[in-house]
Amino acid sequence: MKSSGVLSLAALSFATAVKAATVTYDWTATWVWAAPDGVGRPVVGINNAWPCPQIDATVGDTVIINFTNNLGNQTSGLHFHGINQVQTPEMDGPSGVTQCPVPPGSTLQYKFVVDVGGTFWYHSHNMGQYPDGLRGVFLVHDPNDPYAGSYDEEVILTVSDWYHNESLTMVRNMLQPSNTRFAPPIPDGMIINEGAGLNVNFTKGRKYRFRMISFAALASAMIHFDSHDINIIMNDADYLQKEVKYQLRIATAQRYDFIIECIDRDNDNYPFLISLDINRDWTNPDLGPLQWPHNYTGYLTMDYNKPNTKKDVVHKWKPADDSHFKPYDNEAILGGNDTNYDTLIKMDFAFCTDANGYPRACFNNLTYIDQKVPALYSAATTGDDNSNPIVYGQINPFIVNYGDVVQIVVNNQDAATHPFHLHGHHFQVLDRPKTGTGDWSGRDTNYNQKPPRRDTVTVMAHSHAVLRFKATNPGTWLFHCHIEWHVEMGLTATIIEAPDRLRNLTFPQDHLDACNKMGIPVSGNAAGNTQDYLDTTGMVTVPPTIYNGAMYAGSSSKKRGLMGRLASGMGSFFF
Ligand SMILES: *[C@@H]1O[C@H](CO)[C@@H](O)[C@H](O)[C@H]1NC(C)=O
Ligand SMILES: *[C@@H]1O[C@H](CO)[C@@H](O)[C@H](O)[C@H]1NC(C)=O
Ligand SMILES: *[C@@H]1O[C@H](CO)[C@@H](O)[C@H](O)[C@H]1NC(C)=O
Ligand SMILES: *[C@@H]1O[C@H](CO)[C@@H](O)[C@H](O)[C@H]1NC(C)=O
Ligand SMILES: *[C@@H]1O[C@H](CO)[C@@H](O)[C@H](O)[C@H]1NC(C)=O
Ligand SMILES: *[C@@H]1O[C@H](CO)[C@@H](O)[C@H](O)[C@H]1NC(C)=O
Ligand SMILES: *[C@@H]1O[C@H](CO)[C@@H](O)[C@H](O)[C@H]1NC(C)=O
Ligand SMILES: *[C@@H]1O[C@H](CO)[C@@H](O)[C@H](O)[C@H]1NC(C)=O
Ligand SMILES: [Cu+2]
Repeated sequence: MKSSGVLSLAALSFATAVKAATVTYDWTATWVWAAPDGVGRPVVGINNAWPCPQIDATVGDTVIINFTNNLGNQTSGLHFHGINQVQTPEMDGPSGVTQCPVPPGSTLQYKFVVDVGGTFWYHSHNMGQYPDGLRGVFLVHDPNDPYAGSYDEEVILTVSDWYHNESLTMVRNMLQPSNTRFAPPIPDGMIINEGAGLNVNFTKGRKYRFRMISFAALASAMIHFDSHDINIIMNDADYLQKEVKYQLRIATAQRYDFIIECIDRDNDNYPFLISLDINRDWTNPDLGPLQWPHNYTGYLTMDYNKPNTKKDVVHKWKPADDSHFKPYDNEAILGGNDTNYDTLIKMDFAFCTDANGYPRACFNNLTYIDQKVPALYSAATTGDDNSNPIVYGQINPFIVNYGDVVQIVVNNQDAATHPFHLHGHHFQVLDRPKTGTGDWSGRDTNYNQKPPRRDTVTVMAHSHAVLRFKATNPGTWLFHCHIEWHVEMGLTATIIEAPDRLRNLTFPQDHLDACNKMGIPVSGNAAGNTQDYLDTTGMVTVPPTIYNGAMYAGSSSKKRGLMGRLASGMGSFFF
C-alpha cells in the first residue's frame, strides 16, 4: 500500500525533469493460504495478500518501506536484490549481516535511494524464508532508458520453482548426516507470475519489453518463443548492447529484459515454452527427456477467437552465452588490463562435512556460520581492529580497501552449476569458461576487455569464473550461491569493504530495537566481546546441529536468551 502523502507514481512517470521523490510502502508480513499450482499451503504474504506487492520507483527516488512482522511464529526481513545501497549498507537486509532478524511484533524501516534503473526484486534474506513466498517485483523506472523508444508495452514475467512443503521442514531434512550426497529439496513444480501465468495480448506492430525475473530457490529456467527472436537489452538491471538470441537461461535471482516484436505476418497465437532446469548441468549431453519435468506454455495471443493449443517444441536447449554479452556503455575491464588489479579473492567451492558429520558447503574448506553479532555491527564497533578478519568469526570474511580493484575468482569444484551473487555491487564477468575447464590457472590472460556486468553469474560445473568490481561502496557485502538451500548449507562469504570508513557507522533505533528484542548484542566482535576484539572465545565455529530456520520461539526464547544462541547459532532458538 502506497501512502497517500507522497507524490504518486502516475505523476512521476512523465516527470523526467522533476526532482527525486519519496515512495513509501507500509507493509506487514502475514501468513496467507495460497494455491498457486492448485495445491494449497501457507505462504508468507504482505498485508494479508499473496503474491506480494510490486515496488515501483524512479531513478533518484528514496524508497521507504515500513516493515512490520506479524508472522507470530517466525522472524523476517527484506533484501532488495541488485540495489547497491550506496551509503546505506545498513539497509541491505540480510539477517546476521546488516541487521538482526525482525522478531514478530516489531517494525523497522528500510530507507534507501535507488540510483540506477532496471528490473530488480526483493525477498526475505532471513533463514531460508523466501521460498515460502516472501518475494516480489521491484522496478526502478529510468527516465534516461536508452531503449525507451524501442518498445510500446511492458510485460512482467516471473518464474520460480515451487514446493508444497515449508522451507523449514525441507532444510531440516536436508541438513542431516544421512544426506551424504548433499541433496537439496527438489521442487514439486514451477509457477509463472506466482501462479497467474502469462498470456500476452499481442498486437500487430507493437513491441513488448519483457521483464523476466527468477524468484527460484534452486532451479534455473529456459525460455524460447515460437517464431520470435529474443532481443535482449538488459541483464540484472545492467543495460546491454542489443543481442538477438533464441533461447535464454535464467538462473536463480537473475533478470533479463528483452523485447519481443509483434511482426505483421499473420494473426496466429504464438506459444512460448519455459522449462524448469533442475539438472545439475544442462550442458551434459547425456540428459534424458525426464530431466525437464516441469514445463509451462504461455501465449502471445493475437486473436482471442482462436484457441491456444499450439505447443512450442524445443529439441535441445542451447541458451545464449551471457558471459559474452556486451555492456551498453562499453565500460572497459576494471584496472585497464588483464593483470592490473589490487586485491585477489580466490574461493574454492566444494561441498564439505562439518565436525558433527552434517552436510555443508564450503569456500576454501570453511562453511559460513552465523555469529552472535551481525558483521556490519562488528565493523562499526571494533575500531581499528575492524580491518582484521578475526573479529568477524567464521563468516568467510575478506577485507578489501577503499578504491581497490577487486578480482574474485570462484573455483566451482562441484559437478553442478551454481549461480553466485554479490551484494553491494554489479561485477564485471571477465571470464566464465565452460564445464570441465577446472580451476583458474592463476594466469590473468584472455579476459574480456569489455566485460558484461551483472549481479548474479552462473559458474559452470568443475569450472570457474573471474569477476571484478571497484571497492567504492563501504559495507559488509555477502557473496553467495543464490540457491537458497546452499545458503543454508553455508555457501556464503562476506566482503568487508573499506572497514576504515565503517568505524563510525550508526544504526537507526528501530534496527537496534529489533536486535535488543532478539537478545542479540549490537557491538563488539562476532562473539559480542567489547573489550578484546581479537579474542575469539564464544565465536561459533561449528554449525548448530538443530536447524530452526526463521522459527521464533517467542517469550520462552527470551528467557533462554543468550544460552539458546550460544548453543544453536544466531536466530535459532531451543524451545
Ligand atoms: C512509515 O514510518 C514512518 C516513521 O515511523 C512514518 O513517519 C510514516 O508515516 C510511515 N509511513 C506509512 C505509509 O505508514
Ligand atoms: C515434503 O514432505 C513430504 C511428507 O513429509 C515428504 O514425503 C517429501 O519428500 C517432502 N518434499 C521435500 C521436497 O522435502
Ligand atoms: C487486446 O488488445 C486489443 C487492442 O488493444 C483490445 O481491443 C482488446 O480488448 C485486448 N484484449 C484483452 C483480452 O485484453
Ligand atoms: C518439457 O520440454 C522439454 C523441451 O521441449 C522436453 O524435452 C520435455 O520432454 C518436456 N517435459 C515434459 C514433462 O513434457
Ligand atoms: C596493465 O596496466 C598497468 C597500469 O596501467 C601497467 O602498469 C601494466 O604494465 C599493464 N600491464 C599490461 C600487461 O599491459
Ligand atoms: C581443504 O582440505 C583438503 C583436505 O583436508 C586439503 O587437501 C586442501 O588443500 C584444503 N584446501 C584449502 C584451500 O585449504
Ligand atoms: C570517528 O569518530 C571519531 C570520534 O568522533 C573520530 O576521531 C574519527 O576520526 C572518526 N573516524 C572516521 C573514520 O570518520
Ligand atoms: C507458522 O505458522 C504457519 C501458519 O499457521 C504455519 O504454517 C507454519 O508451519 C508455522 N511455522 C513454524 C516454524 O512454526
Ligand atoms: Cu549453489
